[in-house]
Order: sequence, then structure tokens, then C-alpha cells
Amino acid sequence: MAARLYDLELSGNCYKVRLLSALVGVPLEIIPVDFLAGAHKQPPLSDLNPFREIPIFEDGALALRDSQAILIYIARKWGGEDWLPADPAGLAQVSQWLMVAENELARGPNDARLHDKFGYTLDVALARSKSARILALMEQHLAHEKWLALARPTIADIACMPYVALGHEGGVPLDPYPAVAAWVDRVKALPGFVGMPAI
Ligand SMILES: N[C@@H](CCC(=O)N[C@@H](CS)C(=O)NCC(=O)O)C(=O)O
Repeated sequence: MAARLYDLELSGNCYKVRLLSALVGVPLEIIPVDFLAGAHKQPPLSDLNPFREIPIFEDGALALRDSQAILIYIARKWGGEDWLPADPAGLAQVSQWLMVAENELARGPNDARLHDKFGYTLDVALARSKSARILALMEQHLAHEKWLALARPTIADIACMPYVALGHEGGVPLDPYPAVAAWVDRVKALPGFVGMPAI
């Protein structure tokens, strides 16, 4: 039985899971969630994820929440050493960027997009200033590195790319960050790449 993703097409967090699955070649059963109607806040989805968020990933009896955790699972189960190495240094170097996806990027360009595109009530000026900070750090890093964590693409890149590339929908375009834009293009050029609306 194929693994199952409870999905929203416009969600960058769900997209991370679709993207890595496509790159690794893992077939997914996609279950679209009626997000506007709040299906994620009611049973059966709220039983699968009491945090009442998507993505939710099911593989047999296992139900997982959180896009970063799902990327870790897919990488280790189906991706061998390629996308998430097991050696302590490599694992930690990738993890550093998974934390950036969950913190700086979630509270930066993701929040700015939630405000502008979906009408969420939040401090958009703060989200834009957090975006500027993390994108400047990424620009500095990617000016001399091809990929975020290692000398090859890893789930660090898959976790971080979507909300960086979607930033323009929240008033955070990449024009001031040419090295970041070039990295987004490198991710887009990976064999098996799939896009989403606005990427
Ligand atoms: N840390 C979680 C965050 C998931 C998340 O915030 N998902 C959004 C959709 S992209 C959601 O379900 N929000 C619930 C809501 O706004 O009601 C992850 O990385 O998957």
C-alpha cells in the first residue's frame, strides 16, 4: 500500500513532502484536505494530528505530523544515505537547516505569505524583518556553497526551499538575494523535480 499524504496544494509544508517523494521516487496516495472548511481541525484528521495541522503522513500504522519529521522519515526509509546521512556530523549539519525551516523561515517568509495571501492576522512587519535577516544569512552562506548543508542536495534544501521561493507572495521577493535565487534554481533543476503553484 502506498504511503498517504493528507495534503493542501497551496501549502508549502505539504509541498516539501510531495517534492521529496518525487525526487526519491516514493509513490504517494494524495488525500486533498478541505482546509477552508477546517477538515484538519475535526476527526478523523484531528485524531491523526492533535496539533490540527497538515501535512499528515501515513505509512501503514504510522501517522506522522510536521513536514521536517516527514522528510526525515522518507529520507531514511527510502533514500539511503543520499538525502540524510547517518554520520553524526552530516546528520547534525542537515538538522541545523531543518531547524531554520521550522523557525526562521516559518516565522519569516511563511508568515508574511500567510498574511498577504491568506489573510492571517499577524505582525507582518515583524515577519518581513525576520525574512530579511534569514535571507541575508542564507545569501552569505550560498555565495560560496552550492547546497545548504553538504556538498550535495539533502533534505535541508527541500525543507528550506519552498517558503523561500514563495516569499514573493508575502512581499519578500528574492531580487536582493541572487545567490539564494540561484540555489532555488538548482533545486528546481534536480531530476524528478515537481513544482507547486507560484514555484
Ligand atoms: N511545523 C509544521 C507546521 C504545519 C502547518 O503550519 N501547517 C499549516 C498548513 S501549511 C496548517 O495546517 N495550519 C493550520 C491552520 O492554519 O489552521 C510543519 O512543518 O508541518
